[in-house]
Amino acid sequence: MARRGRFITLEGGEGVGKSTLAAALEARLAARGVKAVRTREPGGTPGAEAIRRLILSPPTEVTGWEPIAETLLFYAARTDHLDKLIRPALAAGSWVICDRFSDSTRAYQAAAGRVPSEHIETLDRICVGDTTPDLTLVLDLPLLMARRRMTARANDKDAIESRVVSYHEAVHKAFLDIARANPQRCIVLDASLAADALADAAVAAIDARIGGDG
Ligand code: T5A
Repeated sequence: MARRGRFITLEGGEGVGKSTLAAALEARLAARGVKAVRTREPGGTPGAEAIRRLILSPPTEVTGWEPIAETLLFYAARTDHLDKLIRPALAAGSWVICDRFSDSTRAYQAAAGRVPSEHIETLDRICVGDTTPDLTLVLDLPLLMARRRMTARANDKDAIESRVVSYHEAVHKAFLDIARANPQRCIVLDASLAADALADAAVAAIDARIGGDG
């Protein structure tokens, strides 16, 4: 039987460089002969990508989803993602690099969105169970810098990105609080580094916590 792969999640606000880092990590692990599946949340499977569209472009565009409904949609997507992609990949010995996971729900829906944390932890126990990340890299970047990067990219803002600045400030603080509360799982990286230097720091964090070949 293949040895279980390692599960690495990348967390942080919008525009901090998670997707860019995920691609760099996949390439660096591949260069070491480590097979990694790169995926994202919400999304990663056809079902979860369909739910992503419902969340980020709600049919009720003016009011959007109520916080608890939004939370349930994220966990519906996560359950499908875990069942059809993450758990099978880990069981086959692949590493999984996931752009956002449960800490995003803790930061966006609980800390900033005011859904009670107990509700989210209950859902997490039901849906995620013991498939928790081996390592979470939290990318820390001041909101203004992240906004500049996103403006340079000039995509349309989705339902969550377009929330008020104070919401995103609460999200930023929440990620740092989560990292502080879970030092055995989380490492905070300075996301103002250039992309290559950030990838170097991420690889060093992986080597320190879980070793280069798992
Ligand atoms: N959400 C998600 C919840 O509310 N609850 C949840 O449980 C989950 C899972 C997802 C939305 O859903 C919310 C959070 C989000 O609002 P998304 O489109 O997937 O939406 O949003 P993000 O994950 O934030 O994706 P982004 O693409 O906006 O941000 P990234 O991935 O952090 O940034 P990236 O890599 O695309 O880079 C942004 C720009 O910066 C440049 C890139 O070239 C790009 O132009 N860049 C750098 N520039 C300088 N230095 C670097 N180190 C750079 N790295 C990247």
